[in-house]
Amino acid sequence: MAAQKQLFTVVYTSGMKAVIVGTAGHIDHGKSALVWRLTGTDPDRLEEEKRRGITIDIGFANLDLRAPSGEKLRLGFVDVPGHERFVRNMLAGIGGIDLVLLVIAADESVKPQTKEHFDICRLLSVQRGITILTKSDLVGAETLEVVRMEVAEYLRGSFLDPASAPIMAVSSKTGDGLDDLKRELARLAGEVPAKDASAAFRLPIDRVFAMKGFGTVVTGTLVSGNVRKDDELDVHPNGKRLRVRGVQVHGTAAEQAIAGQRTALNLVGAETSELARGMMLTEPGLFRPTRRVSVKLSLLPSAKPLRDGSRVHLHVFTAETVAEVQLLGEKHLEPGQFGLARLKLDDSLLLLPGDRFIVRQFSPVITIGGGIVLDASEPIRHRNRALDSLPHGLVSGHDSMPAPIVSKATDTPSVANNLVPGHGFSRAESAPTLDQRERIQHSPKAVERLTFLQTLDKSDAQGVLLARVERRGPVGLSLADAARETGWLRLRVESVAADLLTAKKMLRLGNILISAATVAKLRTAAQNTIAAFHKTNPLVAGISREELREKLGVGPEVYRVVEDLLVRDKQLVLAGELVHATGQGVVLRDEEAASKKQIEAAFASAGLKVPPLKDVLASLPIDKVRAQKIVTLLLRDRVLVKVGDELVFHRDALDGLRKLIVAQKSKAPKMNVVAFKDLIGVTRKYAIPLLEYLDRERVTRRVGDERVIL
Ligand SMILES: Nc1nc2c(ncn2[C@@H]2O[C@H](COP(=O)(O)OP(=O)(O)OP(=O)(O)O)[C@@H](O)[C@H]2O)c(=O)[nH]1
Ligand SMILES: [Mg+2]
Repeated sequence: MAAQKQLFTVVYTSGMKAVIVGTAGHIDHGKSALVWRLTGTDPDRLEEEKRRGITIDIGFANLDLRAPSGEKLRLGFVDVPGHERFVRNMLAGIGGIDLVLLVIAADESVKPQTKEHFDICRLLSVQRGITILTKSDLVGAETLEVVRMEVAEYLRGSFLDPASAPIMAVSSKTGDGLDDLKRELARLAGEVPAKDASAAFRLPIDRVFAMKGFGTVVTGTLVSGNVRKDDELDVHPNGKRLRVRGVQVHGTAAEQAIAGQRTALNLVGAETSELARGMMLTEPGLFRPTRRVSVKLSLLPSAKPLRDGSRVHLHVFTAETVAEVQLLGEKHLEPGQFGLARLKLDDSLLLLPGDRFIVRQFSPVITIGGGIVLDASEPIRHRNRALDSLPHGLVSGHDSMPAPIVSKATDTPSVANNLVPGHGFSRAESAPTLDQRERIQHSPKAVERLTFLQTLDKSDAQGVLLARVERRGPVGLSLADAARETGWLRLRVESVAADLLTAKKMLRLGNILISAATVAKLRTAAQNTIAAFHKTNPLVAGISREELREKLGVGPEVYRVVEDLLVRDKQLVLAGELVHATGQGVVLRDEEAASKKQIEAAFASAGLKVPPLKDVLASLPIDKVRAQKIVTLLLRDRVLVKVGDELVFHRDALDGLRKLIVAQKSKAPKMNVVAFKDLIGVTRKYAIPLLEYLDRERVTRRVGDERVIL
């Protein structure tokens, strides 16, 4: 145990480049024997494997080499089983590999799992590899040549095309060809681009075990980011928070593990029974697992047409679940084609854009396709009525049909780029056809989703972020959510956002990003809302700002941006808490205008001895409702002032009263109700509310039974 303990306590940082090498190929073709011969480690670690002489689960081994440049390399081998029943184990190992050794026995040539494994490599976009004819000692030179030609024919046009990738004959029994193979491995491993260790940390778990004296240990190929001793982690999908007690890289204790390394972590916070292959360790508090994922899906030429709604087995990294395929726009996906789809998963998985996956037929279980995740953070939709009611042409996706997907070479090659003409892959017409157009026209949501996914598929980082911000509409996308949705580090989100802000394609309000297009739509919606308000409320001077904000369905900050823009462009006028369209006064009809004058005159001439309001209104030539609206108008413009219930005065009368009281101060700084009544010549019924009004206006202050003039 002491030796084991040491494994997790020695602090050592490897200065070597880590490269993951996977094996692939039919059962018994010599994959494990080759790994053993190359590394000195038997990758078959299970007793049952040794007894039956076959690989059941993935096995691991290491080899140190030196690249032609002199760079030190540490190759981590992931040896997979060839048996057709264990393809799911093979899939758990193949996820994070940098290069593949396609192993074909010289005495058997290409067999079913040679093909299935190779299809999987292509669907996962493996970029590099070596084809190895094993058991060369079992065949004569002539047979070897025939098999070499057969294999070459099979590989033509693929990433292992013999024109650019060698086919090497070896014998694990005699050792023939192994030195050449090591040289080629070193050359190829030297070419593997360094991984971006600055992305968010994610480690798919491929093994879980308990180690005496340490507790829980998990292993996996670190697909992105890095992890250190004492880091906190989340494990998905159960969401538990764990802590790293120790790190091992390629079998050696280390200070940290970085992307691309075979990693073992000693974890605190979970029993082995709570963890399993298929779970994903990530940065703490950032990601959420999902059951809805939008993808670009390719179907193998050998598969049957895939119907919309089919159920399939889904494999991503070490995880697997069952998924229902919802084809976006097509009813069928034809063999050898690809299209956009939404997958509804039976279990939550932690997925990010760019993750590669494999799908297998539900039954019988065979590999039928695979693809790339485009989006794994479908927002819960809150419909926005103000925006939804905009005429066609203003809300994206409702009016114009999406543009066709353009396959283009990018630094992360799409599945399409890796699938070559020789293998019969072509693109399904993802831009909706006329026929499709009719079908999906009934579902604006589906069209919107299709447009969004097409944008993600063909855009660079800026285009991706803008589309994601745009998707959130008036709610906007927080910087934290942008990191969560993309899997980018916060720094990258900020830098991509900065470019978009400079280009005025979006706005930043605190930590929220809103697209300029959304703001433009909100402007139009605000104008439409105000225009509609004026139309139905001709006697009201404007809509309250709060009501307008609510109608637009936006928060105060976004509302301010829209309001400021409209005011700046003189399309809107602010009047206290009301806003109205420029040039839009209250339009009164003749008898209303006459009534307004009549009310005003009645109160102006009454001075402080005002008539009851209802009497004045009763004398008008218009109905009660309209009369009341005119009073509201007069009160709002402060022509009339409400002093008490049913007690309304003309502004001029109250101004006169105020002057009178202020002038009184030099004569008598205090007065009681009787003195006030006598001074202004009104009854007690009017005197009390008027005094209270003066108190409110801070002209007087009540002290006992008296008023002090202030
Ligand atoms: N003569 C000869 N026998 C070999 C060679 N390589 C492997 N074998 C034998 O072939 C058998 C299968 O080899 P494995 O390495 O277990 O094959 P595998 O591809 O790992 O098989 P699975 O993992 O079950 O798919 C074993 O008996 C090996 O000893 C070789 O180069 N020459
Ligand atoms: Mg094996």
